[in-house]
Amino acid sequence: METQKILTSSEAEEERRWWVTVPKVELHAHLNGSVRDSTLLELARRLGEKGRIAFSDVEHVILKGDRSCREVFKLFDLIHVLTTDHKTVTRITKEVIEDFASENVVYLELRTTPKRNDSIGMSKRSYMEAVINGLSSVTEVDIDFTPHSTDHHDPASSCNSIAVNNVDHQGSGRKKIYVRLLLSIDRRETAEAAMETVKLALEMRGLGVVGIDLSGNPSVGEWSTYLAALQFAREQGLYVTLHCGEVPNYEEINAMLDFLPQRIGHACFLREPDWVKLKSSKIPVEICLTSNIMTDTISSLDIHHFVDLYRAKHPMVLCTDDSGVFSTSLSKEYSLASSAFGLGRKELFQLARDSVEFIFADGGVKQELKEIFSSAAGKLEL
Ligand code: 6MZ
Repeated sequence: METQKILTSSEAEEERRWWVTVPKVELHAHLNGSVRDSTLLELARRLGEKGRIAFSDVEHVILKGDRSCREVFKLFDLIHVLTTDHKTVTRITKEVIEDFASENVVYLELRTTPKRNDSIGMSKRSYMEAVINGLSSVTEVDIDFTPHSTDHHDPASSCNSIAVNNVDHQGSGRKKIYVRLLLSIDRRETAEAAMETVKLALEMRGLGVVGIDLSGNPSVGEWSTYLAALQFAREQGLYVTLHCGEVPNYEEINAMLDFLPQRIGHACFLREPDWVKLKSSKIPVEICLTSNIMTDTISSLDIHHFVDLYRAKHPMVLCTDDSGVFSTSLSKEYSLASSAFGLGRKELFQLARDSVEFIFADGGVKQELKEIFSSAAGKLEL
């Protein structure tokens, strides 16, 4: 690892473009955080015309660059006002997948919080059906979201295998993306609502749902509220990932690491004993550089824990978190890591390639992804 490289803006742009050509794996992306600004503005304008919101009040909120952690969660509330009807949920799902695929993300785990909204006849199930409709309506690229028989841990349990859209045009020149879904529990929810989400995830296993995420404003609620639901998810063979250490809540961090989730997101506020525990556990960490800086969870990339974890060869994967909210992309995150940490293309390509080991899908998908990376390594002469 060398020291930080200062790039001119044209060098940074060239680096980003190079990263667009590289296959990548995205494991930490929130659906409603990944919506295009242009779509949000269009939706806001429409609601403004109907008199439901004042467009001029929300336009600058959508376009604002830097946001504190508190502002980010206020923005999510606004985004949810704009996006949460069935048709729009379907639309944003389709667009988000096509956006990731367009920059050569070959495997995407998309997470979203199933929402209930009685006033528009939306249940958590119908919300998720709208998401699945979004997967089915992807047209610009080939999509595989049909789970394979071992996408979960318990091969004996029944998997309702409905082949909704399992296309493979290898050799046709079309891009192909694997998509799997994680259902998020929001820290504002009750224990019962969390259990409902886990049961829904189990019922939707045949439609690409592979796991559960715990997210939401880290300053709200107690993670122990969700322990029963998370334990049940794990017993039933769903994968579990937790947002861990976004705020300095040491008791919670310690308990989350003891739970041994299959992955954690962020891991910003760990203390020395927590790092020791994390490293010995080998739990892979989903790293979101731009998000951490923009929300000021980490004050500067010079002191980002990426460096220490990379040196320790701890399993890690670079992710976007909320590409819309933070105006980023996975290619930007790789080029940022390259300049901030002085890593070469070869080292970071290897990091992207190693991410395949941490996906929540079966060996068949892993094998296909490994082949994609091998072929890219040859073409890119890495
Ligand atoms: C914690 C986050 C998050 O689920 O409506 N979310 N939770 N930390 C973060 N880092 C900044 N970014 C997003 O997507 C939006 C929701 O994802 C969670 C929040 O609960 C947010 O409301 P969905 O698709």
